[in-house]
Amino acid sequence: MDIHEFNPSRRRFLSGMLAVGAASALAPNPLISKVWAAGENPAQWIQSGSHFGAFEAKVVNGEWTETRPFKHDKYPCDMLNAVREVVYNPSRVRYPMVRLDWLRKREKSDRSQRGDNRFVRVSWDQALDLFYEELERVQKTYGSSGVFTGLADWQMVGKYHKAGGAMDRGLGLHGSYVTTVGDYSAAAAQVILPHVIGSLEVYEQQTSLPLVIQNSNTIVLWGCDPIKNLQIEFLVPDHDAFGYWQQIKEAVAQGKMRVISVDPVRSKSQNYLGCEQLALRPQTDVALMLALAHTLYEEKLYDTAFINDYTVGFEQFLPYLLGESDKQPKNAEWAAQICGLTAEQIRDFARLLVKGRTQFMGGWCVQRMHHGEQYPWMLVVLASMVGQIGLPGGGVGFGWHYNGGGTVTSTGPVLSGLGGIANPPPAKYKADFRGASEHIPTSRIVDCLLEPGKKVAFNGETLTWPDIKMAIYSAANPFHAQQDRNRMIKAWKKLETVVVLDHQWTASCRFADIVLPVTTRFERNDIEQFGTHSNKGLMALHQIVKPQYEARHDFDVFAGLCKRFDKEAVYRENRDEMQWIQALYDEGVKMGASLGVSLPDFTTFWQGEGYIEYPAGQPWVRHGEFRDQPDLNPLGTPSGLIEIYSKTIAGFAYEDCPGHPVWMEPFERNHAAKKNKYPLHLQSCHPDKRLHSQLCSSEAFRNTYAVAGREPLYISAQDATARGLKAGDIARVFNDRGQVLAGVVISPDFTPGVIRIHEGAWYSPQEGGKAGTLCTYGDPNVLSADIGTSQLAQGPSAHTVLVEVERYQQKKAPPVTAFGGPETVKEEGGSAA
Ligand SMILES: Nc1nc2c(c(=O)[nH]1)N[C@H]1C(S)=C(S)[C@@H](COP(=O)(O)OP(=O)(O)OC[C@H]3O[C@@H](n4cnc5c(=O)[nH]c(N)nc54)[C@H](O)[C@@H]3O)O[C@H]1N2
Ligand SMILES: Nc1nc2c(c(=O)[nH]1)N[C@H]1C(S)=C(S)[C@@H](COP(=O)(O)OP(=O)(O)OC[C@H]3O[C@@H](n4cnc5c(=O)[nH]c(N)nc54)[C@H](O)[C@@H]3O)O[C@H]1N2
Ligand SMILES: [Mo]
Repeated sequence: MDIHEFNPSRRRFLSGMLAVGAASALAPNPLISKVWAAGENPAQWIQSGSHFGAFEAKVVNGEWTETRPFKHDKYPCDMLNAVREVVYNPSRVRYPMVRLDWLRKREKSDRSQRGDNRFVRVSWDQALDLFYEELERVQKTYGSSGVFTGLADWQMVGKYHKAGGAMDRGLGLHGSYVTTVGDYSAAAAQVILPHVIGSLEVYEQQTSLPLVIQNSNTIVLWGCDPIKNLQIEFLVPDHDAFGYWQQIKEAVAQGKMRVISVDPVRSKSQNYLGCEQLALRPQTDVALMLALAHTLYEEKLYDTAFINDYTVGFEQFLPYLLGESDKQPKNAEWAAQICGLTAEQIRDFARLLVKGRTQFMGGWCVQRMHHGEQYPWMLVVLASMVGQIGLPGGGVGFGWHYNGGGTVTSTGPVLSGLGGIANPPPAKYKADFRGASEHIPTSRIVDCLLEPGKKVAFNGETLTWPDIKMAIYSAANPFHAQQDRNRMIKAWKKLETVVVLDHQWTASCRFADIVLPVTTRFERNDIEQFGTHSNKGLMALHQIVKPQYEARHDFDVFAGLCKRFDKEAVYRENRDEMQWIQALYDEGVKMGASLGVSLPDFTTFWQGEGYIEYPAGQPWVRHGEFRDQPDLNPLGTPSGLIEIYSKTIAGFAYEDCPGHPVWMEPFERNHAAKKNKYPLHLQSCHPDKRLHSQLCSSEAFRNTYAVAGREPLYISAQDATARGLKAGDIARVFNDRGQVLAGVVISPDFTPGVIRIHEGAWYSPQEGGKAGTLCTYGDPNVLSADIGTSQLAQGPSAHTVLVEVERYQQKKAPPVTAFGGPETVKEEGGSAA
């Protein structure tokens, strides 16, 4: 039950395996489709991979029965226990389905019925005809701005079977459509950091951890939980970073290194490392950083040479820091009031930062808040004053908790994946956006649906929200990802047609009109990198089981669409699955040769071990080239230097994002001066036992962490007692935006005033489709607000949320209806047998 139980040992992983295989091998399992012929596949172990790790699956007579970690993964994570259930679970999308009233009336359907979960099973031919006819109708009537495609970031791993790539290829042959810019993950940082330090920073490799271990005296984990978040990667994780973190833990225990976690909550990393914590109040980081900067200035501890040689704009920032411009010095006493720390704690921390080599490791949660741009900007300013940017084990990075940040990158080739079509013919319809913007910031979709034509500031541009009529989502679950579910339900009524491709019947399927069943990674062949940043090697991902029910590969779904306007051959480029994989592999062989890395021929690779380890690379220092020769290696900012003051940003004249970092109150915050109707700050951090909403439908695995069948709600003993809550109770969590049920976990890791429900908990409406209805499982985005971070980045403010919690009074709590798929009805409207 403890969310912070970290268990890096392989042996313990194995003993923790869920005993799912044996049971299902004995009795016929209703969740398993009989697409294989018994006896066709004798028992064997098959290698595959996922965002949760690489593994081998035992297959007996075509059925996946057991899972064991890949032998080259020394630190497998226990989410591997859930992957088998991705194939076999009650929420699996089995057949093409069309919403009842949409099937009858198409774009004239009663959209208030969306969410009631009544669907009719149709054939693939009918489903693709309907999809195609809608695309035609919307393109002809509304042009490109009528069609929208959601971001497909968390598609399953694999170089060829890329859901987003298939969608872009297929739809691109038909016409143009509205797409997204930025993402939910790091939208604020992605926009501000290029202005400040010249690159995205968030998705880039970090200084090698061996250099941190050798050189750092202090690591500052600023809202950063690597031990939890490194379990998953964008590609197949090698989990090697955990070996380095184990060394850091030992260095902490031996007193050789200090690690300070600046976090309102005792994170999994803090518990694992046994490190110190500065438990500031939520959303007050920028005030704390300003006071640290103020102390460094006041006590003449900052690095004037670094500020002079590598930065611009300190003189414009200083009057604000010292309070000359607003009569409020940003000193430790000032910040102490805001952050809930003492002025002495703040001054001591400032002094520690310059006592030896300090590595700042910034997480992303703090920028997924109102005014989220200020935190990464101010962290760069603080690190500049400390003056160690570009030194081994010093400076600042924003990607230590992601994609194996800090592992040493190999010298092997980085394979491309399914991309655009080589020399494509002109699309059937020309781009026609009718004066509206071609892209919208990812998390602004609901705003866009509600107010087409609205002018919106974004990073120096003025966007015009397009008038979207049709949305297509593949490998995305907007009914988890997007903030303010009830506002979203209203906005969804604006859409005439919604198409979703998925293998799990998520809430997004429930709110769609056409749902197309796709295969999971485990029903496909592919190749993928082992280790995202490390690119440690290349692995074969073999098909474990055949496509279940009527699921088709994403690639084939869009091939079927293209067939309807005679572009199937162009789309497929005359290759089948294995030919595609071989083509991508052969490209890697060529790239490897130019890098001096020789790869075996494809057949030897595929039929042999199916794994190649690349030669190890050299340790590397982030921003090291810039520090060594700033003239030859300028940053990508207008000045080529770090911009403490940005003329560009100042020029936009946004009152919510001025020319240098500032402290601004978010639109809601507890512990602030005014008394709040809703006194608790709700964190909706990333789950320890899922990737967002993925794996939530893995039933046996979900039952290892769910409480009273609901998503856990973590709360301090003090807040629980004050509300008469006991561990295991069902609580109602609510504010003016919505209400959810969740299962109480009383945790010593939480300070009073701060609670948590992990993002990705499936939306389970008591009355499907009705705004304001109770979510009976615990989706935190029922409670979050849909407000952009500022006019600069327009990122999500998911973590600016206040709520109240009470014991759920009713004797019989309403059931969780999220899992189990649609209610299948016959076309006439009666329930199917
Ligand atoms: N409150 C709150 N909200 C948040 C966040 C937060 O911190 N707090 N975090 C945000 C962040 S950082 C992110 S990245 C987003 C994530 O938001 P999403 O990317 O929407 O989340 P996932 O749950 O990963 O959804 C991916 C969906 O794609 C499906 N899928 C997986 N593989 C394939 C495939 O190969 N083909 C097809 N067709 N479908 C596939 C999965 O079954 C799943 O339903 O959520 C954001 N929302
Ligand atoms: N296991 C797992 N790993 C994942 C993911 C997942 O879903 N599951 N998702 C991946 C993705 S898509 C992303 S974007 C990243 C997300 O990476 P992040 O956004 O960095 O991750 P979170 O776990 O949401 O938050 C990190 C820490 O921020 C702290 N925090 C919250 N509020 C505050 C605050 O006000 N101040 C300070 N100082 N700290 C605060 C939290 O307590 C938590 O310990 O993780 C990736 N890794
Ligand atoms: Mo993310």
